[in-house]
Amino acid sequence: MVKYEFPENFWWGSAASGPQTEGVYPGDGKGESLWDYWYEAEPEKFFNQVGPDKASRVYRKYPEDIQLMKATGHNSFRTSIQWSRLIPNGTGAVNPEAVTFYNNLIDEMIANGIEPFMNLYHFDIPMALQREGGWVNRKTVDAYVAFAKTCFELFGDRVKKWFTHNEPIVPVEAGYLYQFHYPMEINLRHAVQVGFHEMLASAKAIEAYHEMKLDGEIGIILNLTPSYPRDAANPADVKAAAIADAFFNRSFLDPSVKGTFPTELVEILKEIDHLPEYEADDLKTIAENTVDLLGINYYQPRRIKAKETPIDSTNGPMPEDYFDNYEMPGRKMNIYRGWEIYEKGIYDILTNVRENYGNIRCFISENGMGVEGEERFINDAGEIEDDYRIEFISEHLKYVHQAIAEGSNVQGYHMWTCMDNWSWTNAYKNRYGFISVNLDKEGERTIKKSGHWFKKMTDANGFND
Ligand code: BGP
Repeated sequence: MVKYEFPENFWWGSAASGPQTEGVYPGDGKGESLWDYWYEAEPEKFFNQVGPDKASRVYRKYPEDIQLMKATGHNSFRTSIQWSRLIPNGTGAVNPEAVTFYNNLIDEMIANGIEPFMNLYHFDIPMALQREGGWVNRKTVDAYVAFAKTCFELFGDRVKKWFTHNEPIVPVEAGYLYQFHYPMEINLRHAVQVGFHEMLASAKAIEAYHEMKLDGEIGIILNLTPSYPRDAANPADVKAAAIADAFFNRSFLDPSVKGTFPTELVEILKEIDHLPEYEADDLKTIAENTVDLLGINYYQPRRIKAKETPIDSTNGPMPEDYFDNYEMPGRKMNIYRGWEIYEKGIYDILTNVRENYGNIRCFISENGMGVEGEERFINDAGEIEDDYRIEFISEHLKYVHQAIAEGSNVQGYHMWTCMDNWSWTNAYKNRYGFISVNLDKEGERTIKKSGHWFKKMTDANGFND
């Protein structure tokens, strides 16, 4: 038997986001976000036509939900402040009902021994700003910084862990390259500009936070997808994997932690005349305002091979001009979601952060297993027997444990997610929670087997195997 024990005061918990959990729109002064707009315009784009208004009702049920967090062994929980709830038009007046809600949520968490980790942006731009070009428009950077400062002023006395963005690559790739989020463009120029503006906004928010000298720290949450070459002995595969890594990981990891952009990426963008527009001081701002800590979301790796077949160039250059995705035979799959499961990836990321990013303080901010049709695992007592999730978490935790033993500066592990929640166009298709949500019964909650397991495991600060 091997014992996996974690460091003292390890952050155990889960992550979610405002737009995916709160619900209540229209109502209580919330303004329209991109998601509210898009769902109304094109409901057929959403799984079973279920929209953000059907998010898991945390806005109403948070006292009950916080008790459930306790019951499932949380000492910390991350969510996000919805920009369009706090500042309905993106700029200008603050919505007093939102201030009350977030105050209550934060206070209730603290009163129950759950540390609030607050993220400022989870794909949810206010529609008023999107109508003016969203993150392509530099005005959004200023609006975001004003929103961030408002959050620090209102809640920074109690919230000690802040994050500027969750997965900033997602608005870039989903909105401007691969068409799975509004505005569904295929436009590398816009994609690059959006990514640059997100990084600039992050640095400016970090600068503002540090200037306020509050008692706390600020980071960013990145989804890192280790990029493995088909054949590590083939230089063309290795080069292709390095380019994919620069596009999808280092484009945000380097500026966030080191304050610089990867040279390989800058060279490519220069060559194809796709560098973003920026002002004289921007690079200095990014260089001088790096993160205090790093949140790492890990779901699956990327398998890459050298470019074999050219892609359609109708819409201009694409990252895939430089590599091909590789369907590695025999890889282990989550058959209920279609994503690869590769537990060692989490260890490789942590090792990379330790060796190449100054061993910055970090934590696993999302990791989890989505399952479509999870009702089929309900037992007679009405509980979902998700042994596959318990295995998924513990197999990943073993690698986290190993990285810590080798010196990685890992402070915690947050699962995605607490309550099953609304996941953008996938709505409730893939369930990830420790706790199920019954949409037919006003969002009734039931702890799954994994939630009970997590409680036992976190009480013991580890597990045996
Ligand atoms: C992560 C996002 C989450 C969540 C999750 C599940 O990348 O940060 O917001 O949606 O993915 O995704 P899906 O429901 O598509 O399986």
